Amino acid sequence: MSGKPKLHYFDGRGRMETIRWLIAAAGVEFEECFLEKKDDLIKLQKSGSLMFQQVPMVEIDGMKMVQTRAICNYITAKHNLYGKDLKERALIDMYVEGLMDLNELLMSYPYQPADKREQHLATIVDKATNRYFPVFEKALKGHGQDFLVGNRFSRADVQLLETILTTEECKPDILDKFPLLQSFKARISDIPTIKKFLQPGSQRKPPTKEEEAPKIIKIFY
Ligand code: IBG
Repeated sequence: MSGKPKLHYFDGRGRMETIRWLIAAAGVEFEECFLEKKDDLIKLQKSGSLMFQQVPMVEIDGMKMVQTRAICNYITAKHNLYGKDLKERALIDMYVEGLMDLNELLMSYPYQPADKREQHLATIVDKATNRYFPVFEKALKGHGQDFLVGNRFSRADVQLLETILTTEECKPDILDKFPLLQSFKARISDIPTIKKFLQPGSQRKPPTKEEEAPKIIKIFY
């Protein structure tokens, strides 16, 4: 066994992408096993490797972990990306849960039917602009530090950058009214592990194209 975490999912973002970001930010190499068709999922289900018959599944440290949040929490704790004490962890969790709520909207965007896409995009832009991004702009302004929590790099920084970049793919000028998020984006993108993940050829996945959605949906439904 290589000792590298092995990620089981389809070859696209979906629920695995944040896991990829966190492992990469921690500077850990990982392998991927892609589900190409429904049969691949069925095989994995029949093997007894999936606690709830679902992916993402990550083989790590002798475990077959499922449930996105549990996997993210484990990687975060293992690689000291969870702040210095329980209160910092609580704040990181609050930030991250908010980001995951916005991310749910972003994740489901490519799978929207044609007649719902415009409205869905408007909801993303509204929620990012008026609910989520102001919280992070205010936090950075309030403490004047480089990182969101406790003046040190944490999963909140990783997940905020991931969400900013994904939102910009939908609306390139989304940060226009958020100067501190603009400098945050540049700063965190320059952290060596992240810089590497952002380079072409990395295991970061491209945005899911509308026309790819039916093939992906077929694997799971
Ligand atoms: N709570 C679980 C988690 O967070 O890990 C949910 C996992 C989940 O919904 N997995 C789906 C699955 O395995 C694939 S991701 N379904 C098979 C089954 O039998 O339930 C679904 C997804 C897609 C695109 I496709 C965007 C987001 C999610």
